[in-house]
Amino acid sequence: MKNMKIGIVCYPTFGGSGVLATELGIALSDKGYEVHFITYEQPVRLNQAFHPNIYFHEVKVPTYPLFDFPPYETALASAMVNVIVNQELDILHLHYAIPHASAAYFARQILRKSGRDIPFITTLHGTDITLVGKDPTYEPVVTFSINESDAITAVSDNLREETLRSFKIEKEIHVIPNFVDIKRFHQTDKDHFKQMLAPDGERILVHVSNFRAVKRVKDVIRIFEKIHKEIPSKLLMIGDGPDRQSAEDLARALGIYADIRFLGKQEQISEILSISDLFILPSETESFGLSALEAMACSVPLISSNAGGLPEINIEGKTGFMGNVGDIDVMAEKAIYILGDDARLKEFKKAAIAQARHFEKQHIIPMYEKLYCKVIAAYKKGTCAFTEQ
Ligand code: GMT
Repeated sequence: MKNMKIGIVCYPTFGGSGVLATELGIALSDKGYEVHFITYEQPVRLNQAFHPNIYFHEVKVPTYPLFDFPPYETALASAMVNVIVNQELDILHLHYAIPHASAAYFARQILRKSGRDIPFITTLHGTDITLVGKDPTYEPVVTFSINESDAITAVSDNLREETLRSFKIEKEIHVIPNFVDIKRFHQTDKDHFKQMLAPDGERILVHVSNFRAVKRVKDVIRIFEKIHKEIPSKLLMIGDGPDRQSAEDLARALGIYADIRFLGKQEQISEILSISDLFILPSETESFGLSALEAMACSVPLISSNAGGLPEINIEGKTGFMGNVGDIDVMAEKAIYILGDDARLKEFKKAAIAQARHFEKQHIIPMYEKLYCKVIAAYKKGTCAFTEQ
């Protein structure tokens, strides 16, 4: 379907689901589709360039003294109705089930009253299933609205299995992994930055996340302390969130603060990754690990936990190593092994970029296009004649 109009609903923040949804919208618009983002702020990665086929519809949530909790879901459902009708969308793609899938269900009930209707697809990203969605506070609505979706996707085999274990899902779950745009994420020559951050040729380690408990940022600091004892090194901590303060406190208490830079939220991630030697991601759960994939695309090997979908991207002994959640000794020991020898580090870097190429956007975007085509065709009781461009 050539002139497809696609609505994308996501969180606009630095979190992986919002970043992935934005990258998908950009990639689809580059292919000539019209993309409409419906969210409460402009998605972070959208402000890096102008895209003529992308429209942004801001969901406004008016406050009122009665509202301790302004009803975002209601405002979102109304925004969906307006955009679907006025922009004549063909399909709605929801990223992160809560509350997007239930708002879409609500919007559809409203549209059906006036004889209009479009299909919606829900992409499960991780914590909407592994942490938040399972909570009894949300579970009935999550199960219902996922099942009401015309198609469901999950970002890894592990997340698919976890969803089937935790919820009573009545439909097929298609696995469509995260992807990376290697034209934007690749190693570039940023030696002048490296000189500034590691003037004596120290190894540079990096962690990127939203500093939530699930990321175990204090493990990053503890792993670094062990590496730092053996190998001259610096650590770059990118991002911000609830655990940043305690991670900074721990770094001070361990006497390694001077060799760590907490840089906060950054937009030019690929420039930082370009000067990095090793990415550390010791997460408690991680459905895929988009930040790790972007690091690998910049030729950075990975030390990670073996949680969730991480074994689907981190090839043990090739692109990096994995340890059990919390096993900082193993993760530090393996990091020292990789960083301790120039030739070995080079091999790991080569394997990292080779692995990232399997997840390049041109392999993954057609999976979404094909699914849109099939879902729309089924809705209109027609056939899908999707051909890859
Ligand atoms: O963990 C984050 O950074 C945020 C979270 C989100 O939903 O915004 O990311 C999830 O979605 C990403 C994109 O699909 C995945 O790559 C991350 O692994 C996943 N995070 C977790 O499962 C903890």
